[in-house]
Amino acid sequence: MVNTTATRGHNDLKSLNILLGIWSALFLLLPGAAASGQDQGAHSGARNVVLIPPGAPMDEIVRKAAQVAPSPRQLAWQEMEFIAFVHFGTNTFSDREWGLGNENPAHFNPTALDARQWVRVIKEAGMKMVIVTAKHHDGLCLWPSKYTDHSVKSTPWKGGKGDVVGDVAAACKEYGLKFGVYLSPWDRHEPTYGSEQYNEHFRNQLRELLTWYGEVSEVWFDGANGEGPNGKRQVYDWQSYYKLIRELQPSAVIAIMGPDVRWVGTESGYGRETEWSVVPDVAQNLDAIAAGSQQNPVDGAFVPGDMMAEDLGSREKIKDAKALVWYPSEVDVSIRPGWFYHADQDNMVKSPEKLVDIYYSSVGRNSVLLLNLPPDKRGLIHENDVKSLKGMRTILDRTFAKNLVTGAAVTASDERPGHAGAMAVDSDNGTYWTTNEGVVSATLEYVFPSAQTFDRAMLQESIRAGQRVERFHLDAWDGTQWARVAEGTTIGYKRLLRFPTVTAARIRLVIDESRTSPTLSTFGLYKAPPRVTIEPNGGAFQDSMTVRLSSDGEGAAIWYTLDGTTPTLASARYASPIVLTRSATIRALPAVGGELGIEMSEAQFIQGKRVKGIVFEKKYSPKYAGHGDATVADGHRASAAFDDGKWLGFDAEDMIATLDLG
Ligand code: FUL
Repeated sequence: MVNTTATRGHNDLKSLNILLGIWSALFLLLPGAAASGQDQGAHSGARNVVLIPPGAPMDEIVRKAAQVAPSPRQLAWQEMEFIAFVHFGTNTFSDREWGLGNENPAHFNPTALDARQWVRVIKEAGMKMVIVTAKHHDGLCLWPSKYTDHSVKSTPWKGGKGDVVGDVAAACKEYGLKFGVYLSPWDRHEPTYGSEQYNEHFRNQLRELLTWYGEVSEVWFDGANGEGPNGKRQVYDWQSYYKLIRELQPSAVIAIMGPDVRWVGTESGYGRETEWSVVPDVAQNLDAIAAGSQQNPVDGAFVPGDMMAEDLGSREKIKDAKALVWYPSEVDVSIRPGWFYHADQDNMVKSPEKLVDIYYSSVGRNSVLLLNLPPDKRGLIHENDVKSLKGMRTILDRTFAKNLVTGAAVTASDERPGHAGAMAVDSDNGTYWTTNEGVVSATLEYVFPSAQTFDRAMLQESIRAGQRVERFHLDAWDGTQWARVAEGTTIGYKRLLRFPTVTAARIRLVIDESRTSPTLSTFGLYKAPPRVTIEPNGGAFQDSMTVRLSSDGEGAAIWYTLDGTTPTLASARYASPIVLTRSATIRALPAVGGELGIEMSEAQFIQGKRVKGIVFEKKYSPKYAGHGDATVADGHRASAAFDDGKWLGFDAEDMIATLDLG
């Protein structure tokens, strides 16, 4: 057993060498350890891990940080952008989130399991891989493992002859999606758990999964580590698991409790505004992840300390690093409150708009989005989930259908030979704009043949060369001067920005600060389908509240309801401000040329006087406790500063409150 804490200690040069040795073993011995570029320009010297010599000055640390780049497997994974999780197993039938390990396999009996339906739905939603829970904490194996009877073999499904993992792998192959496995190290059933024998057992199971089903592109190791059936905890031999995976599936990334892909730090679906894929090696301390990670079922778990910090890789964070590694973030979130299917959550499926918001806040913040879809007891992805996914896809497809920058004349304040400004707007993601050596801030100006209207921007760095941009902003020429449209810190693989609608014929993208010559492989501007803005966007009031609706759709009419139902062309048409005198859920859609829009706006208003009691499903944080339960319905708004004592805070959780209106 290799003790990861010890080998990752950075006390002296010796431990640094050991560290590099481990990374070498994991990354560097493969051909093209860091994804190789097309030229020796901005990409030269890129590698997956760099050591920082003791006492190195800041400019050297920054230069080295800019050289860290993804391994080929990390790059291929990042380019998938949006992938699916499928949680299915014992819990689906026992209505639990964490099984106990003593479940009777006789209860696992899906009536219409169709892995092809799962994969079809996932593909149509735009996701590129399916990761299936081959074994969750309860230990029931969804494939007929030779090393235990606690598997599909002992279930009535298909007379014990079925193989869920095999069905998913085959469907992925059929539909051209990548395939991945979740194998829970924590096993509440296996009798050897808690002994060295279990490490052998776990490797045996891994070997089956990695050799029976063709290509595996991600292996997902959970941080949860509790007691086994005999009350013992396991000391996991992580290094031996990694070695086996590298040997059998060299292109698979190892995620979460592994060296290739980092857990973003919450299960909310929202990544960081500033998201560095280059982080100090210490952020990968696996034992620290395990200590803080996911100790309660569906706890929206977060890891204390670094993983939860708002920024993991800024200059401030890397200044004392002994080594820097490429360790990109993955955002995992479920389409429902639970990871597994529960019939009583059929009406809690995230709406298309919520999924779109999550997409912008994960894929659009330099992360891969891993969205969980839990099949129901039939063994099918439920109709409500399918509907939400379709709605989400339609909104995204319409938004990104046309890059309005294409056709603009581009002028760059600086460009390296062979990497002109125009290369950031061509449709080839492999080409990119960059500056000459030593130029770390620059401006790209775009002049359109005619004024364009847009409200979304997409930026991509050429991450084969590393992640470099630290601060940027976007301006539009309003006829007399430049006006700020949007700004941001990191870009990374992909950055999406949303801002109020702008119409302009000239814009400029300013890279204010970069670790070395900035690169840009994509720059796009888009117009999302028209929406309605509800102002204020919900809240509580005492006697009455005036609400205004407006739309960014040219010549749009607005249709709305007050009872939370979906507006149609037969609903109320907005003509003047709405004066609410009782609680309402406003839903509104714009209609342009008589055709209703696709992206719903919704806001909830509560008349505080009517609220007789409030129950929160999860208690708010004691740090942001406002003035107790009544805070949300007393008719008083807090200021923009969330520490003004008037806010309720929910530590990266969704707030679910039940209001008793008598
Ligand atoms: C957590 C697990 O405990 C949950 O059940 C779920 O599998 C989630 C993705 O990871 O740690």
